[in-house]
Amino acid sequence: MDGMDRRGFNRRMLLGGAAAATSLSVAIETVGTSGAASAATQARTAPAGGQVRHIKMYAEKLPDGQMGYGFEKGKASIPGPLIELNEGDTLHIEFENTMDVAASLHVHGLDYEISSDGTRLSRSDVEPGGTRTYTWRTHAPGLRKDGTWRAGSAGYWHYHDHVVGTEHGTVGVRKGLYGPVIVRRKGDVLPDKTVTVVFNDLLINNKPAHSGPHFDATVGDRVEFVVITHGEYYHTFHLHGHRWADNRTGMLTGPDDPSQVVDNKIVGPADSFGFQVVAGEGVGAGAWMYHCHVQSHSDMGMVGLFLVRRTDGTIPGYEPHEPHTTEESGASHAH
Ligand SMILES: [Cu+2]
Repeated sequence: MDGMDRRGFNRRMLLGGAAAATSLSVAIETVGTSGAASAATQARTAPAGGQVRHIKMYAEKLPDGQMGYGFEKGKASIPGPLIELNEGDTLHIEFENTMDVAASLHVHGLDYEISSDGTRLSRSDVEPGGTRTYTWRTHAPGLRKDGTWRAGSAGYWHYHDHVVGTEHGTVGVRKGLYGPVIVRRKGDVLPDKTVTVVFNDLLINNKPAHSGPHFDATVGDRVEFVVITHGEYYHTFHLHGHRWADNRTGMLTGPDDPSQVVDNKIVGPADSFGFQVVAGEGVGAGAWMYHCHVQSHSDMGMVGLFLVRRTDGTIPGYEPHEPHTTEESGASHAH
């Protein structure tokens, strides 16, 4: 940049008003000054929607008796794979039930006709071995003809079974038939990676208590968390060393955004929310805990680790109790 570093460049842009002094530029300027993170380039943002996409989804029994959704046969996971859309997109999901009990796909937050409701009541469940196409639509916000404001579809949502065990899919959900959905608005900041945390009764992502899941990142990575709750209890999601804004995106839009900044949020069954953090921003690498903050729940093992590594891969002060594999749900996106 002709002898001028990025920081100086941004500062001059702001002072001279040569370019739009967006809140994002302010954020980058601040980060650069404190040297807390490596947000050296402008964050990538979501495009406008409007695409029509087709994917396949399978419901499968897993070897340990649990159940999962997957994009490919034999690849089911708990949680199910992340489905990402942009406002205006339409998604046709060819759903195949490979199990020996009826199952379905029911989504929160999106637009669907009653034939894609995924309930027995609407006869949109799928018998063993059967196939059905569910169609999910999304829309941008806008003014209704009557002058009132219609919300857009953007948000952190989720899908789940509504049939296995009971009319509400209670057994299906308990056994792992759930997954994350993100609908983005044009201009939303895109993360480097997305991880999903599902509080399901007293387990996280149906893993045995006290065993994670752990999520891996490097200092400076923009990591997005999707947090979903299922089951019988209320929980409080708490992340050590990082904070977020309690609003749609989990990010402040500028210095005057009145959203409360939190590091702990109360959730109950079928709630979902999400946010992004810059890993280790202002605090550095470390094995940062996340857990339910209902004390008896954390004691019973509703705990995992956000493993933030230095650029050389090390984590200061962290000695794993036992060998484990880190995981990240959302490795496979529906793009
Ligand atoms: Cu809890």
